[in-house]
Amino acid sequence: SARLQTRIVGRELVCFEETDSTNLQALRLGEQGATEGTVLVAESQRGGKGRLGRHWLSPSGVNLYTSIILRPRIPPWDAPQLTFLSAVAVARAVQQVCALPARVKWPNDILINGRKVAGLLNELSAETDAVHFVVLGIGLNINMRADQIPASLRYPATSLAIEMDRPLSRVEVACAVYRQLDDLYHLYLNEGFDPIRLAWEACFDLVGEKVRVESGDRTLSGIVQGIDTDGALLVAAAGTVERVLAGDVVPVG
Ligand code: BT5
Repeated sequence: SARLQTRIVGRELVCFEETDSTNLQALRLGEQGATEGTVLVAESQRGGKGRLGRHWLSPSGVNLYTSIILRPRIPPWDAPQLTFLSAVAVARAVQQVCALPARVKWPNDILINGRKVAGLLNELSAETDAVHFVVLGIGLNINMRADQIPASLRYPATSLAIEMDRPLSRVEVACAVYRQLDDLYHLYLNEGFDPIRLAWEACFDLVGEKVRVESGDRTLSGIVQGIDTDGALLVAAAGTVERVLAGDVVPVG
């Protein structure tokens, strides 16, 4: 962390040539008492995890697969706030290093020109009213080539190298992500979720826009207001503000 010039993120660094999943390893280390700010990073993952049991493509030596252990003193219901914190960190790092227009997609993707460049998976160890630790999982496609991306993905995907038309230094990109995380985490500890929420909404294209939300058997149309303190998407529809906890958000018109 001295060379990184961070205060918390990167206090300890654990590197793997290959592992099952950096999130799984972080959960294990967290239970064993690993210090706040411990960063795990792998060249490749055999079982990279997405949400809801989905798989994260993790080819060797091209991308960033990393997990960060944080120990904020927050109740478990505030933990989703940290997903928005990592989204802003990744978006800012990409803007900073590549000057690319990185945008966020609710709840947890980072897009460039409408294609997914990063996914976030936060996991939690907590009791009813206190968080023990949070694992921030980040998968960021850096030098993955187009022929390494299968056509079968849920959404179109890209990498920084594809967008820039040249390979990038993975160390430089990773350090930018850790520095942004460190800055935003301090802001969060000092000032709470509000500045994080505002920063996230500034990277979100749909505030004030008309959308359709499809969640399971329910479809809702309305105007996006922003996000709530628990990460719910706020959508104004038929005179009330609906809180959406999960679903696909599609712009209308
Ligand atoms: C996510 O899930 O986007 C969260 C991904 C988190 C990965 C990191 S890597 C480090 C850490 N350790 C882990 O084990 N995980 C975290 P979700 O929203 O469910 O998106 C998963 C879907 O995205 C898959 O079903 C694919 O369709 C697609 N996908 C898989 N790999 C991808 C990739 N490398 N780039 C873009 N899209 C991908």
